[in-house]
Amino acid sequence: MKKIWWKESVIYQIYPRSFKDSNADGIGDLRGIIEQLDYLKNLGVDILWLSPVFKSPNDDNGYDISDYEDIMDEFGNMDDFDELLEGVHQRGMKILMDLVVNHSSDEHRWFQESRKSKDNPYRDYYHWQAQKNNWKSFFAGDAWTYDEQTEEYYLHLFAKKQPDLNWENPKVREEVYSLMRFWLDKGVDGFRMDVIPLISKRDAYPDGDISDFNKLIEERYSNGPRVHEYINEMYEKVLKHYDIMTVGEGPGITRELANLYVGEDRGELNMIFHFGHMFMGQGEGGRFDVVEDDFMEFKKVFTDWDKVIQEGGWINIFLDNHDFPRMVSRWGDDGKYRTESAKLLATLLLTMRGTPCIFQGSEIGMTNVQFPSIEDYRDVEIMNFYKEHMANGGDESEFLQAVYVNGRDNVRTPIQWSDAPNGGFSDAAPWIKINPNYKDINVEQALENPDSIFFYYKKMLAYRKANTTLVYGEYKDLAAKDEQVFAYRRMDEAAEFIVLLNFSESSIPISRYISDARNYELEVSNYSNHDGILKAWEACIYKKK
Ligand code: TEU
Ligand code: CA
Repeated sequence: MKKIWWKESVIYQIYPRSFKDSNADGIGDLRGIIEQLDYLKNLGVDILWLSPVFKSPNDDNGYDISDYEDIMDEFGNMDDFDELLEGVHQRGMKILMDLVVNHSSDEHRWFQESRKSKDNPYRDYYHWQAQKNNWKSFFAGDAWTYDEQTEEYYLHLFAKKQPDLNWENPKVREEVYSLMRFWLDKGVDGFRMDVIPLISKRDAYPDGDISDFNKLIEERYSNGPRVHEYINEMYEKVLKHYDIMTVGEGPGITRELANLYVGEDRGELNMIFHFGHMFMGQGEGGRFDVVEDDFMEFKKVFTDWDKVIQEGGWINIFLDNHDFPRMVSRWGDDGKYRTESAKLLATLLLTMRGTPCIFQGSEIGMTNVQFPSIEDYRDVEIMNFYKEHMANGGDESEFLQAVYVNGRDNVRTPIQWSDAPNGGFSDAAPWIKINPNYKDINVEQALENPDSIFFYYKKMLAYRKANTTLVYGEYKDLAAKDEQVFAYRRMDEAAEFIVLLNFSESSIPISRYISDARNYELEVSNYSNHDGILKAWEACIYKKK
């Protein structure tokens, strides 16, 4: 297996809007990130993935881009970006930009031109049809919107203000390659590619089974006929000419198809964020059709997807991001055992095979939020589905319950830096309310407590770096049928580790997983006292002597 820096690194995702506000307008910005670079260096992460910072009307908080080669007004300007990039590199870290080229904003000049007339030179930059099919948007409603001016429908798999770019058009592809070079020539270290498997649309836009949204993604939106041709062309024309890394966001990519995107000799992408575990919580009705997560399925996803690496590819390891609920609330216990379970999940993230990604705030165990009113929410996805739910005679409190479990704003509340007003995030009212628990959960308090979740992450990040067996070593589930403990082995010629993660409050004998304990040394745990019993939410790493 090829050993390389982007396999040995750990990514930290920054959602700039909620990270730190430096100019008291209630919105996070680039200077706010610059202020915290030493904090991130101290934590020990290697690569900063910035959610989109390009010009945008922020209908989908930057995932609707109106100018790919300029900085969003709310976040600052290009000088700020250049200073941020230099500061990151000076500290030996790298920056990943968020490339959103499946769609642009409808305020992009390309779309403004495209909608003017059927014979406009930009008409074929987007998907226009005289009739719409039955496709549904990820954000509720139809995936087609009628445009009066030219009496045709345009495609938007996401919000109306996010028209899909037409990758069939070689001019569109060349525009994308050109904007990628613009950033790579500035010295950025790679791209996370938003919904990249969606860029190739199936000929004649065939109707799909709209009763099951996950199926609709796989069968109609993702893995289209020319997707590999396009990504390979991008590789040949841009990617292979730089020492960078690429991460595909892969909704709809199945385990079987994964190595078509990330196989070492494919000339496409380095790795993907897969959704095997992430979509587990949503039923056929999509995001707000809440389904209980299943622990056995959760473990099986990790075991299945490790095969992608066995077959020569590479994947990310993540438990949340800006689109999913907070990891400690979803997979752990954000009440009585918040600290123990946050540390247990950090142990999973940082002992699995793949490139881990930590979402901002996880390092202090930030939790989901429950705002009392729908007016407190900001996410276009929440608001669109809320309107649809109410228009269908739905009950508001029932919808709010689904938002509390699966809503994206759970993870987008401002980072809690201190117990000062607004959690030290801003001197103004933030664009979205701070989580009321900021007085008990904040960075300042974490840095004063050597036993905090922050220092556990710091320790685990250093431990992973010191033990590359945890990066490259083979993975094997040791107790696939166990309904409370996730027990697995990591091993290569250098070392052997056994990781035990007790996802329950039960006390469980370690001898159930390690019969010859005298041959193993307990090297890491989220508890300070040990008696051969796994306590509630206890995580242990044993290393063979
Ligand atoms: O998300 C697309 C995606 O498929 C999942 O993250 C999820 O299905 C989505 O949040 C809708 O439920 C990417 C970005 O991560 C997300 O923030 C954007 O809203 C979306 O694409 C459109 O750019
Ligand atoms: Ca600001």
